[in-house]
Amino acid sequence: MTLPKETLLRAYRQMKTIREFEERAHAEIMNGQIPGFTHLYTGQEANAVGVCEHLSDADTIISTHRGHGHCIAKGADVIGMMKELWGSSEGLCKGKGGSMHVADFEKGILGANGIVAGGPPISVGSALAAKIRGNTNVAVSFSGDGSVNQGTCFEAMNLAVVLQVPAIFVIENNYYSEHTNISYAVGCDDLKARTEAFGFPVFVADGADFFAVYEAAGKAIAHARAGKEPAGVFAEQGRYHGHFVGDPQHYRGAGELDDLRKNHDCLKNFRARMLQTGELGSEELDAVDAEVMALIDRAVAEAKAAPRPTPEQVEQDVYITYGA
Ligand SMILES: Cc1ncc(C[n+]2csc(CCOP(=O)(O)OP(=O)(O)O)c2C)c(N)n1
Ligand SMILES: [Mg+2]
Repeated sequence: MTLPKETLLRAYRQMKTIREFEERAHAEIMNGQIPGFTHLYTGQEANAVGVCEHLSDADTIISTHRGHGHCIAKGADVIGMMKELWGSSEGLCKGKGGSMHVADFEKGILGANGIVAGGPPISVGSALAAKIRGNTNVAVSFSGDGSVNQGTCFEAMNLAVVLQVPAIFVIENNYYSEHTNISYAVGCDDLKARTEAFGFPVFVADGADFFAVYEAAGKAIAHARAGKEPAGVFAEQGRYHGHFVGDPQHYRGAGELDDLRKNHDCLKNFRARMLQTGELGSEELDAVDAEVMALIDRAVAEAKAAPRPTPEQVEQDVYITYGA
């Protein structure tokens, strides 16, 4: 697969931005700078970017508790997100969402969702809206391997087929649901077949390979857009950090984390491929790295200096007031 240079540069920049956003957020949380509870996406960047590269602002995504990467890939403002993590009134959601509830409707980000498998039903609603309005928009839900045994996920998949709506179920298999391995928690060896049994095609990809995810997601999204019907993507890639920041990860196998960082890294893979094909040079990739580091430094500096909500602001925008 060959992609335009502009797409390659943007995809690399987005993956690198997610990586550095997460690694920096991790350091700042450990320093006690960021309030609340955080789940990091580090390692899974190619999933979010490989999918969102096919989407416009008019398409929607629903994210998860591990949602920073999805939001950045869909175009959320990085500085506004960092401020949101800090709980600032200048944050993307005025500091009321925090890490687990980032949303930006202008960008088609309908929100992260702390409820496991809370996203798939919402994406079916969004896909139904596209169908009723007669446009070509699609609705993507990201959810984890822990979501695929949830009733809401099954109901959403079935309803998407019954209603014939362009909902795309992106299942990110990072092999763990909290601290439980998929081999224990999922009573079926062939998740692809089990999901396809609902009546839509599922495309599987190695989540450490941007191009594999891009290709699988491209097929699923084209199928959904053209036929106004559902599709699925399974992307397989472990997470580099614990379930949450501070998780001691006693459940990991010996050498597992080292192996992930060493041998399953979408950024390393992307760079190696670019240098091998000559599509991008190391100076061009280094320049993107420097640009991203500067952006993240700026985001952290601005987030630290940004105001906290006043007592009056805390009560604003919590409930919608209808009528006069
Ligand atoms: C309905 C529901 N049940 C349980 C939880 C607690 N919980 C939060 S994250 C999580 C694991 C989710 O695993 P997975 O879907 O694989 O996503 P990952 O954390 O691996 O990204 C659980 C059980 C929850 N948030 N919602
Ligand atoms: Mg998981």
